[in-house]
Amino acid sequence: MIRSKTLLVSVLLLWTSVVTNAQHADKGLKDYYKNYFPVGVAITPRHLQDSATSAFIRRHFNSLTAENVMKMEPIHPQEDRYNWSGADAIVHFATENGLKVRGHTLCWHNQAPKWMFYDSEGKMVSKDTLLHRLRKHIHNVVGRYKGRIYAWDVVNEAVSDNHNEFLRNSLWYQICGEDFIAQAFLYAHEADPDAVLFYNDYNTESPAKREKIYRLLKKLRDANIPVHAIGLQGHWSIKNPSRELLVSTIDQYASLGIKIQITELDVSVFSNDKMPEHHNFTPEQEQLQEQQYAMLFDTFRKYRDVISGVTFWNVSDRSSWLDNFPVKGRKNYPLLFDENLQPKKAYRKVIDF
Ligand code: HAH
Repeated sequence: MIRSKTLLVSVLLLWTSVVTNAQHADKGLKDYYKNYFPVGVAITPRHLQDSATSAFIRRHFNSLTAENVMKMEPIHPQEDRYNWSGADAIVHFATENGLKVRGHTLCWHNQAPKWMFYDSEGKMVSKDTLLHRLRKHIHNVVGRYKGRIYAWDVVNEAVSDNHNEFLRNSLWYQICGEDFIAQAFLYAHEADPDAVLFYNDYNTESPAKREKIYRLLKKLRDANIPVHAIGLQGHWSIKNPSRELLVSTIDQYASLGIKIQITELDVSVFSNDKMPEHHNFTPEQEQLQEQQYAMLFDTFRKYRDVISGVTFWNVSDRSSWLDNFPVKGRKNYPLLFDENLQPKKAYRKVIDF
């Protein structure tokens, strides 16, 4: 009798531990953050064709951004031609699997097609023509995914990094002056009044650039332009930003009464633009990266009232845009998963709270 009771208890204990382990094994990043904010990732349509990668994405993330295929040049290569296939595949996968989608991006100086700015004789178009083309582009792209893409990076990187310059001297700016920014938001709002509209930029913590971005957003909001949120790209490093700088940045943007998302998070293991002697991920980099990620997510959690999403820029260290930028051919290790999609030490820190 006693023996069979003991046996029953051990079987039960074993069963519970098997079940708990199984649950633990299925648990992904997004589950640890379910009471905080959605956790997203930038992907290419090719990720979805590989079943192991797509299962991995579904396990860890509940929001998707297209790394490239929704940008103006890839999606609208000629005036009368759109290339919807990649964007459609991502939106379809997200809809089927209940993931959110952030649209990236409607108006940017990079990866914009040449035809947008020139006429058939190669002359720069007028402000009227350019704004008309921008409106058409935004209406077509935002309209197609209305109700399926909940947020758009409407304008990307319009503020200058130069100390003596407010807005970037892009073709948008050269042709339209600063009006293209407000117009882009108005067009996006017309196309989908329910979409959350973002201004998105990098180096958003650098004190000088931060003042300019703040000034731009304040001016737009005072003029009732529908800018609902700011995207801090979050292309950071093991040394930057400090907790103090991050906290004061979030406080300043939040004081505008807008939501904040970290839209393109990665933590470079380099703090300079030199080619290293060895291309491996060193124990020192691993330790600093673990500390930096722990600090970042601790801060994000404290600000869950204003932070409405955190998105990683790429899936794993297997491939990151930082493998070639800003130093061509320099391998980086900026994400939470290694080249075999295994969680790194930094991952354990991020889920340990
Ligand atoms: C981002 N620019 C873009 O928003 C994204 O679309 C692209 O795929 C990768 C990065 C970041 C950036 C930077 O950090 C420094 C200089 C230029 C651009």
